[in-house]
Amino acid sequence: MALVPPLGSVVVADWHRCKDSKEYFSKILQKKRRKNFGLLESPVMPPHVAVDTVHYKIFISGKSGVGKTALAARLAGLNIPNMHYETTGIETTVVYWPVKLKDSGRVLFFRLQLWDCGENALRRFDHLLPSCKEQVDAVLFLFSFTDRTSFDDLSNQMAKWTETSGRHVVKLVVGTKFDLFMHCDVAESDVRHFQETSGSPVLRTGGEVSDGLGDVAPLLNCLAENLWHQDCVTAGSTSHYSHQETGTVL
Ligand SMILES: Nc1nc2c(ncn2[C@@H]2O[C@H](COP(=O)(O)OP(=O)(O)O)[C@@H](O)[C@H]2O)c(=O)[nH]1
Ligand SMILES: [Mg+2]
Repeated sequence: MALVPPLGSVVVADWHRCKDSKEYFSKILQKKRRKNFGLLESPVMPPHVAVDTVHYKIFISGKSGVGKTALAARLAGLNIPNMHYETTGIETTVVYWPVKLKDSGRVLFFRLQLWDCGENALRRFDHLLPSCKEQVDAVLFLFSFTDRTSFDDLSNQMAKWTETSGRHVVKLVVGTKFDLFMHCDVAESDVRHFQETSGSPVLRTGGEVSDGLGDVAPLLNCLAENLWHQDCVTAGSTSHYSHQETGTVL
């Protein structure tokens, strides 16, 4: 299993706050809000700035009501639904995120296709899970800070995603509803213990979508970092090289 890189060792953390990132982040923003990208759309850079785009498929796992659909919306900068409706099938959302690699200073656009599928639909239709699993690069395992059973079930959930056909899958754990601390059912010490024993980073999310970037940057940077690291390990290279590069965005 590829080791998890120490946080902030591969990509520049908080790059969205740096001046030199403005040119890139402006391509994923529109009137200070996140731009929505359809399946065939991508950020357009001026011709003299060549940026490679790396593509990844991410599956969001977790029981009904844990916050899968809300997380996909949050990461894309969309409004979070107030009401809970069970997602009826597979919904995909495209998120672009510019990243600066620490060692080379190279900038990449990460294109993350998030796959969100309702638990009931997964249970009822056998063909959905295989298509979610096909060519998947990472899984976000969600638990809710307000639901102890979702936390206790994590190891069980993660065991179902052991390596398939030699392909390594990045696994990150995300605790949702961190804002509802009055109803918190999962102690900080339990989270720490889980992190130490599983070796998986645990990220936290919750609350209103504030400025659109600072809110999601830790999660997206952590995801990008782990995906890139995995590619480097797979490519057997010490320099950070990706086999998934898909050409230059002009
Ligand atoms: N306060 C708060 N509510 C959340 C959060 N994430 C999700 N919710 C709410 O929890 C409910 C279920 O979320 P949803 O994303 O639809 O769950 P799903 O079944 O896993 O897709 C919805 O009413 C959301 O508004 C969060 O981080 N904080
Ligand atoms: Mg849903």
